[in-house]
Parts: sequence; C-alpha cells; structure tokens
Amino acid sequence: MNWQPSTIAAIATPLGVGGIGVIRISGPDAVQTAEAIFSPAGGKALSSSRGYTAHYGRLHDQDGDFDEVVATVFRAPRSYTGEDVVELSCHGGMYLVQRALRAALDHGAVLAQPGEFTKRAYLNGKVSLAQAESVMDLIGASGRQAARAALAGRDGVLSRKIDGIAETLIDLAAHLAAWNDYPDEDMESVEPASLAAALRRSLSECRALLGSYDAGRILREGVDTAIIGRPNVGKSTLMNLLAGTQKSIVTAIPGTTRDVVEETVRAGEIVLRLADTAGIRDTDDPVEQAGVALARRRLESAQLVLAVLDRSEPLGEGDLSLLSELDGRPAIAVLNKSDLPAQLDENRLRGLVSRTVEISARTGEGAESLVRAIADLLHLSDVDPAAPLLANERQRGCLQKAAAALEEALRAVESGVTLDAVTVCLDEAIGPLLELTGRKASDAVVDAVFAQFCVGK
Ligand SMILES: Nc1nc2c(ncn2[C@@H]2O[C@H](COP(=O)(O)OP(=O)(O)OP(=O)(O)O)[C@@H](O)[C@H]2O)c(=O)[nH]1
Ligand SMILES: [Mg+2]
Repeated sequence: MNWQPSTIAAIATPLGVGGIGVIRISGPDAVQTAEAIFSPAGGKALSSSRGYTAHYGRLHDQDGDFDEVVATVFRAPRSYTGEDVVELSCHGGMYLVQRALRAALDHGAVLAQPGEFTKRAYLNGKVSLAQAESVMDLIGASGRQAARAALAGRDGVLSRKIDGIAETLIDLAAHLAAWNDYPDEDMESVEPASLAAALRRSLSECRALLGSYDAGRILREGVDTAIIGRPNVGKSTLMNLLAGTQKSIVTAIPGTTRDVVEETVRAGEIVLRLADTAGIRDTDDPVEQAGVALARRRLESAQLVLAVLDRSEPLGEGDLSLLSELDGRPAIAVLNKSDLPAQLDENRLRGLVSRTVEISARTGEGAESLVRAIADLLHLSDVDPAAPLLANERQRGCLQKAAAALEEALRAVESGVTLDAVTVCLDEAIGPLLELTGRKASDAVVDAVFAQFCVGK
C-alpha cells in the first residue's frame, strides 16, 4: 500500500500573550497549505522557495487579512520532522494564533497529536527514541546542569553508548551462533574465559549507567526534602531563608507550625521541593498532634531530610530520638542559630548523623555550605552532564532487563552450560537495548513515549 502521511499543524508556542506565536505545519502538503493562507510581500511564492528561507507577508482567511507574519520554509529531509515544514511566526496574541491555526486546518492540515512532530522525526530516522525523550527534558530543564545533560542526550550521547553495547553483544551472539551451528568450519573457537570477559565488560557498562540514574534524576526532577526537628529550633526560619520569602510563620512560641508548608526552591543546581513541618514532640493538643503525624509521614517519604537542631541549646532527648530515626536516610543535621553562643556538644552527634552544617537561618550565614552539603550528599558533584545519562524509568527498565540477562549469560558461561543457552541470554539482553534507543521498539512503546509530549512539539 502506498501510505502517505497526513499534513499536520499545531500551535508550537504556549498559549498566551507573547512577542510571537508560532504555527508549525509539517507533511507533504505543508508548503501548499501555508501558501493557501499566506500572501508574500515580496511576491515570491512559497512553493518555489528553497529550504531555510524566511518570507515576510500577510495571513488571510475567508474574512480577509488578519496578521503580518514571517513564514520559514524547511524542505524535506532537512527539517525537524524530516518532512516539508513551514513555521508561521505570528504576533503572539491568543486570538491571532488560534485563527492562524484554524486557517491552516481549513486548507488541508489536520491537528497534530501531542508529540507528533517529534514522533515523525523519530519515524523518519532523524532521532532515536532516547534522543526524542531528551527533547522533553530540554523543555523541562530547571537548571544549567540539567539543561546540559538534556542537550547531551539530544545529541545522542546515550543512544551511541547503548548502540555500542548492543553492537558488541550482537557480534558476540553471531559468532556464538555460527560456531554452534557449524562446528566443523574453520572458525576461531569460543574460549569461555574470553567470552566471560566480554560479557563482564558489557555488564559493567550497563551497571555504570544504572548507577548514575538517581543523580541524573535528581538533577532533572528535584528532590523531596523534609525539614524536621523539635519545636522552635528554627525550621520555618530555614524554610523562609531557602525560599527567599516569608512562606512559613515564625514565632518564638514552640509549636507554631501545624500544617505542612510547601515550596519549591532552587539551591545551586538542585531543585528542592521543601516541606516545612510541625516540630516533633509529645503533646496533648489534638491540632498539634495532627501536625506531628504529618511531619512523621514526610520524614518517612522524603528523599532528603534536613534535621534542624538548635545549636544554642544542649542536645535534648527529643533531638536524640529524632536523629535515631534518620538511620540510613540521606540526611543533614543543620545546626541552627550559629549567631548565638554554642551549647550543643557536637561530639555527641558522632555516629548519629554523617553530615553536619552550621548555619544561622536568621542571618543567612552558612547557607552556601548547606547547599554544598546537599549537592555532595546527593552525589551531584560526581555527575558529568556531558556523559551518557539515563533519562527516565522506561530507559532504566530496559537497561535493567539487559543487565539481568547479561548476569544470566555470565552465570551460564561460568557453570559450563552449552553455548546455545548463552546465545538465548544474549538475545534477551540485546532486545531491551534496541528498545531503549528505539531501533526495535513496538508501536505500543513508541506511542507511550510520545503520548507524554505536549501538543506542538
Ligand atoms: N538567634 C537566632 N534565632 C533564630 C534562628 N532561627 C530561628 N530563630 C528564632 O527561633 C524561634 C523559632 O523559630 P521558628 O522558625 O518558628 O522555629 P520552628 O522550628 O519552625 O518552630 P515550630 O514551628 O514551633 O516547630 C523564632 O523566635 C526565630 O526567630 C537563628 O538562626 N538565630
Ligand atoms: Mg515552624
């Protein structure tokens, strides 16, 4: 069957008032559709224009001219989607962009599905599936390192790495299969020791990628952070310092905070989703009890705990029992009120918490060391944003499957099982790697990936 893709159109910029608003049209009839609604000021028709050219003119529909625009023409395959593309840069008013879109839809284009432009880029071989996913990370990047990592992914750093591992395994499997099927041929024999060594190398490459996943994810998504501690130690003051604004009520009365107060802040390269909580203590006040229960829940689920202590007081029983609950969690003891004379015996903290930072939440002194301590604790300083990084759960799932199959293959070799059993394991490792980059992904996987995109991308 001679299937022709449709020509699609969508608003590519956010809906709202802005300097420009862009309509993107892509497909075999993109230029024709644009031409039907665009009158060039210079007289040169879009249909006779080459790629990478921009044209000034007016947009019209059946009611007449309604905007002056710049039409940018891209010719297949040198465009984002790999098809003919025209982008119409209108004035960025909601009414104008929607009218321009409607005009395009009235002249042969259909409304694009979420992610359909990028999906076409993938289907036309412009990007791998993993590269396409990085496009979304680029759009969502919240900081310098996250943006750099996303751009590296967009450039195909991860795809090339995964392809490399897959190629090695494919060669290995082919050699094994040939040797197994034609034992009489004059072929280099497969030594179990060198086979095991090759498997181990691929496995450790997979494991290294899996190992950097958490740090990469924190860079992309930020980290759920609970500020906890006894009443009155300065949790809310710390919250306000990090938020740069008066989010939480601060008073000298213990038990001020009851509800969980939330704010998302940037601390250096990291996005912290902060939760300021009620001071934890035994109390008869039912309202405060409810607050304490909420605080404990946050402590349980947090990815990072800032355990605040009042350094101007001796360590109390309440502090100690709270610190003992931190065991095994990523936590930093924040020794607050450093502007006051110290009473707290830091030696008693040894063994209870691995990291301490002195700070005055009131004056802001020590805030930078806190940010550094957080980056250290989450291993963000080790992340090389230019290195291959897994971008999401889908990619991680694929790599975990591949690693498990490689472990299985290695066990098979080491226990001297027949080589065709090893070949089966190798196939099981190769499949998920090809799925990760999209070289061999089912329609369902591809659809699921692009369903997460926004319209116009
Ligand atoms: N000198 C000094 N006082 C501070 C500092 N941080 C907080 N305080 C004071 O300590 C008191 C309690 O501060 P909050 O931030 O409300 O303490 P909290 O831990 O949120 O208290 P609860 O919500 O009751 O659990 C207030 O009087 C603050 O001004 C600090 O760094 N130095
Ligand atoms: Mg408070």
